[in-house]
Amino acid sequence: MDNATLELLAGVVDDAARERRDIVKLTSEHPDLDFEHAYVIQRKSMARRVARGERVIGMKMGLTSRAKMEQVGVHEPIYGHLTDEMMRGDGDDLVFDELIHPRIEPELAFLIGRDLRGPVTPAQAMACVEGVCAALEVIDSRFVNFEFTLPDVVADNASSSRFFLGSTVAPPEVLEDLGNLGVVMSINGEAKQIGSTAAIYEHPARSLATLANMIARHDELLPAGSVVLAGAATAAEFVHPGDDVMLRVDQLGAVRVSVV
Ligand code: OOG
Ligand code: MG
Repeated sequence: MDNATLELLAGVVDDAARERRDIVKLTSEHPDLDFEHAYVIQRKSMARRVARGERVIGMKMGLTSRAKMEQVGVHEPIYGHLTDEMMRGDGDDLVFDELIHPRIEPELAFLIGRDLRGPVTPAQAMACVEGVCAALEVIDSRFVNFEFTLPDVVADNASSSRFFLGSTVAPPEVLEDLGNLGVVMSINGEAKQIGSTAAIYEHPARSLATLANMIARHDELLPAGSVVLAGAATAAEFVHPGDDVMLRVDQLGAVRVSVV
């Protein structure tokens, strides 16, 4: 696939996101689009955002839990980039009309305190983490009905659209067992998804180390000050205007989102 085509496809996913339009998956017309091309498209689409004034402030892992893999039919972990425009705080609004068909999912966020450069083990990766908090991620695939293959979702920046960070930030060493914290995500007071951080790639630290190792191949690192989402612990839920979503994570308190 030549550079002009990769550039064009970066424009296609970026325009769809900006114009809140769903589009058919890229591999329908470009069956030769592979995993490596897809990350090139993702980086090119991020460059377009940066050129418009957005700032990359972190990264996310996706498809690190069995529940998520089954839900979308893609069985391999992927990563995406997070920008300042995507970030919100506890209790903030999610403006439904800004998005196509948003889904929400329970996450854990790592706040990176020291430059994290792979190759690393999970323990080495955790040594670079200064804080952990609960997070709700809103994903909004640009593809019709969330129907995509692995290269499509990678090119589409892993469906990233918004994320909400909890206000309780704990240094990882004070947590009793980061690898098995209970997770309950409720919508309008009803528990919709119940799980454990154990579902995140068996341990969220493994997800973080895997991310550092994947990007090390591109000679990239997670700089101090960046945010990392470890991947959803459960399947995602569609949201609708008027919904109040709350995530509670053991030892990390709650994070809330109002859909308006
Ligand atoms: C892809 C994004 C997956 C996660 O946490 O597993 C993801 C999607 O489900 O559209 O963010
Ligand atoms: Mg996610």
